[in-house]
Amino acid sequence: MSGKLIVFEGVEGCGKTTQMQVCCQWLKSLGISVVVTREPGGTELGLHLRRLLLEKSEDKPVADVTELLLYAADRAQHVEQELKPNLAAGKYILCDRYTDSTIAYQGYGRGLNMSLIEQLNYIATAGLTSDLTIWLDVDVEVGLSRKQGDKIGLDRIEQETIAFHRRVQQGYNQLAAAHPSRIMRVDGSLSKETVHNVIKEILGDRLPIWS
Ligand code: T5A
Repeated sequence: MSGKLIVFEGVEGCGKTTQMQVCCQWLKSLGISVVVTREPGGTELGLHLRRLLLEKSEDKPVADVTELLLYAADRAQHVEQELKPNLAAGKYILCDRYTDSTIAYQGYGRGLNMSLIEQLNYIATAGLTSDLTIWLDVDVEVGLSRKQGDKIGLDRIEQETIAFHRRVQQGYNQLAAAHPSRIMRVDGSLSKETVHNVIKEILGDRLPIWS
């Protein structure tokens, strides 16, 4: 595979979507062929799974293990249908969330067994890891207040308790400490323009090595 997989991660409202859009434009301006995708929902099947995962159901809560398996199913389809072919075609993929989200949300957030999650991540990805993960680090309260400001209503996971979101944040801290060369922390509380400039610097260091 000759392309690159660049993943954006972080808590709710950390600014991934915003940064991926400007990063995509910037990479294209350099003549790089870019694909933007996301999990869950990067395939047609995944869009159905995304709806099942994120819609709020008052009377029939989704069991934690069911949630884990649905994210894994979404990922398995995404890797086969989108990631592998685009990497093989030499594309740069900007992906909104990947395996670290499952470790942070289902592992740290839900408290599910970490070794089970790692096995499922491996099965779903066949070992495909990101070349670079940009972790946009913002306080949970800042991210959630941005989402509330969007006025489109919070989804099932965004409506979780502050304690849940703090555990997710803790998960990202631990992941970044464990994988310092793969996961780059960026202060997501800075202005959109400043965050973009920091990401450009990080990618600017990698591009000559990758090309
Ligand atoms: N999930 C996902 C799991 O539990 N396990 C998994 O394995 C996976 C893959 C996905 C949900 O699924 C969970 C995690 C999530 O809960 P989603 O809708 O894709 O759902 O939710 P998010 O990934 O959180 O994406 P969001 O769209 O909610 O947030 P973003 O993309 O991080 O933030 P963005 O760019 O949309 O910005 C939010 C608001 O903040 C403003 C923007 O203008 C926007 O209004 N903003 C800033 N404001 C000030 N300063 C900045 N620097 C700003 N950057 C953005």
